[in-house]
Order: sequence, then C-alpha cells, then structure tokens
Amino acid sequence: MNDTTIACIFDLDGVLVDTAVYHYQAWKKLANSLGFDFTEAQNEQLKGVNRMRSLDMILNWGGVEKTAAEKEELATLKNSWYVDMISKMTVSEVLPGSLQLLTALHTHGIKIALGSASKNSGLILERTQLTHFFDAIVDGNAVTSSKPDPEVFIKGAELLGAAPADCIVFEDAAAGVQAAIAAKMAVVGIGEAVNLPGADQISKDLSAISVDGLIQLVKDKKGKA
Ligand code: B16
Ligand code: MG
Repeated sequence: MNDTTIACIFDLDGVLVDTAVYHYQAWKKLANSLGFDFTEAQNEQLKGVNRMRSLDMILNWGGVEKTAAEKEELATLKNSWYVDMISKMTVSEVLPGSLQLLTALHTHGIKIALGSASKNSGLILERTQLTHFFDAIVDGNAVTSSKPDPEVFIKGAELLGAAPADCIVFEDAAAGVQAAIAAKMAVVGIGEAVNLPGADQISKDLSAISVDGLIQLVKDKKGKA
C-alpha cells in the first residue's frame, strides 16, 4: 500500500457520463415552446449550473420574464422531459476511461464520492450501472449552495472521512473547478484547458489517468503548499 492516502470526488455530467445532450434537447424544447431558440453554445454555458439558475439564464437569453411560480412549473416540465430521456440511458453512455479508473481506484481501496449539481444523479448512476462504485453521494438534493461554492465537495470529503488536501476532484465545468479550488482540493479538469482555468491537470477524458499519477499529484500539491 502507498504511503499517501487519497480520495476521489467525481462530478457526474460531462465527466463520467454525457448527459449534456439530453439537457440540451429538453431546454431547447422548453425555449421553443416559449417562442425563442436555444443554441448548443448556450447549452455549454449551463454545464455545472443547477436547474433553477439554468432556467433563469435561458429566460434571460430569450428576453422572457416569469413569476417564481411559473418558473417552478417550467423547471418541472423541462425535468419531466429530461427524466424521460435519461430513463433510457444504458451503460454504453459511460464516458471513455470512467469504468477503468473507477475499477482501479476501487481495487486500490481508494474512497470514491460523487459531487454533482444534478438532482437526478441517482437515476443516472442506476441506469449506467455505476452506483456500486460510490462510498458517498452528494448531489443537488444534498446541498444548499451550488458550484462555485465548495459545499458539494466539502460534504463529499466529510462523508469519506478524508482531509480536503488528500482529495482530488474531477470536473468538466469552470464553476466546478473553482468550487474544488475553494475546497482546497486538487482538481483534474476534464476538457480543454482554456475552459478550465486553475485546474492542476487537464485531460480530455479519464482514460489517461492512473492511480499512481493521482497519488503523485496530491504529493506534489502538498509539497508546494
Ligand atoms: P438536474 P454536474 C449538472 O451536473 C449539469 O452539468 C448541469 O447542466 C445541470 O443543469 C445540473 O447538473 C442540474 O441537473 O436538472 O438534473 O438537477 O455536471 O454537476 O454533474
Ligand atoms: Mg459536469
């Protein structure tokens, strides 16, 4: 066993699975029903952003104002379409490298938590057969503040019994990277460096990540602190 103990906290959408396409289709249907369009570029800006904040941004782009009660109805409608789509997800929609890395971490006895903004994480993990990998699940149902607030990751570390300095967060959204930095954790950005300022390391997906590399990342970061 290695002398450095690490723990890993994974964002869900965009890191382990790609649900952005379903969010896009459901938000586009909602925007169209309100008389305006919604682009893929706009959808990119919603990554890691919680449901009600996403709705506010979309209504703002469309120049539409709604009451709080109307917004609740619209969010519920969008979510019903989204849930219909993710209910049909399969294990084939797990992103490259996810299964291998989760399996390797599990084999090494490294604790794993979920740190997601989504209130639908339970269904997504169940449909993609990933639930059993997680020692703790913190999602949009468990937090009061959204990324870039560090609450989701701090709660994840607490549930794992891990010190923040021993944790590595995997994130595809700028707000998530900022949340991990605020939580004083190491962060691996998944995607393009230009979109993920502040990440300690960038990877296009999880397939190039090794357990030894993660242990080294935590050691190096502690050495610099
Ligand atoms: P829901 P993550 C986030 O998940 C998504 O990136 C974001 O696009 C979505 O609006 C948010 O979850 C809320 O999702 O409507 O299912 O509660 O990337 O933090 O895992
Ligand atoms: Mg994400």
